Amino acid sequence: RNFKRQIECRSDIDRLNASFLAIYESLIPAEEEKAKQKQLLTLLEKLVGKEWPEARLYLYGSCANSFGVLKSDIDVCLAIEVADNKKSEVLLKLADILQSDNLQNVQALTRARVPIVKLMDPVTGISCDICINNLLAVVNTKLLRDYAQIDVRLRQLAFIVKHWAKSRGVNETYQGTLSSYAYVLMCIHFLQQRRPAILPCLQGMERTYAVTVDNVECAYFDRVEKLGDFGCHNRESIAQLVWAFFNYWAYCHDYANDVISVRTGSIISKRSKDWTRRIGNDRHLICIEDPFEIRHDLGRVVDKYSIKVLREEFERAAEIMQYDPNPCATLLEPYIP
Ligand code: 3AT
Ligand code: MG
Repeated sequence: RNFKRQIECRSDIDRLNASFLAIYESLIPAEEEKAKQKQLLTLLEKLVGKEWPEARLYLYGSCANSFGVLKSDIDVCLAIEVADNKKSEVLLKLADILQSDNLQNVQALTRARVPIVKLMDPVTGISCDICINNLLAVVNTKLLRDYAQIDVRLRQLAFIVKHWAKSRGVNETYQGTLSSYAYVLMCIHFLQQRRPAILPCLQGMERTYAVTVDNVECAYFDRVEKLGDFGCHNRESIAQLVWAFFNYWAYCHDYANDVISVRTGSIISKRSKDWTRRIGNDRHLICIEDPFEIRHDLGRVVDKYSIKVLREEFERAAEIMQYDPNPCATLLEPYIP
């Protein structure tokens, strides 16, 4: 399979690149939206500070990892010293405080897998989820943001892949498909593996940033501005990378044996992680190692039905990139059941 053979002439590739770039640009959140998010965070800091002066709020997820598209909600982590069995009390108290300040749709979901308070701010129109002490998410948010600064093609590819996943209905962890976080890790891994590499492996370099969170040591090279133009020896364009990304997941990934690992910048074996059989609900049908919680497979939500859905979508995308005369539009066509 060769992308260049299918796309006959230079002007076709240029046109396809321009289409992908236009989609990417159209998804970038406006500065105004960022300002509103800040405004809401400031309000929350004020309210939380009155009750718990020692507590801190951190943004995490797509509002802070640079992979947020426009109209995203914000994810906030409340860092507070509290015993695990008292978290529900804090969430309920927090919900009370927020409600009395006219925030809307305030709900404490204390029994969820990750307990949160949800709310909507009528002034900015932004919705927000607040969790407690999920500091690993704050650290993995920083890792993603740091990777995004190295080469703009990561952000371009991840925006297209996330947009594709949402359109095709394969970004629903409760239905056994993958989280946005998992898709971004797939993009980072993919760009680490290109030859020449477009991204380095930050966790394999000198440790300029190190924190220990929940007994997990998180350390990597975070002075990314020092890397200069790391990916410049690779001149692949976004259209080529989108084609190669789907081609990889459709036809080249060894689902039976391989784990993708951003931490090592390589593929590692399922055997080395003891991920070869089903344990409880973890089936390991597609394996994506979390960069910090390395026992955690982000593909664990995938079951024997949804793996089929996912792989068929990868194949559909790869076929479209190979043969469709107008791949951009067809690729992102919404899935209608
Ligand atoms: P959306 O734009 O909201 O789709 P997102 O980047 O906010 O994308 P998620 O909503 O999937 O991504 O997750 C929010 C953050 O929570 C992202 C990451 O910092 C953290 N996170 C999500 N899933 C996991 C996980 N399984 N393990 C560790 N951290 C996770
Ligand atoms: Mg989110």
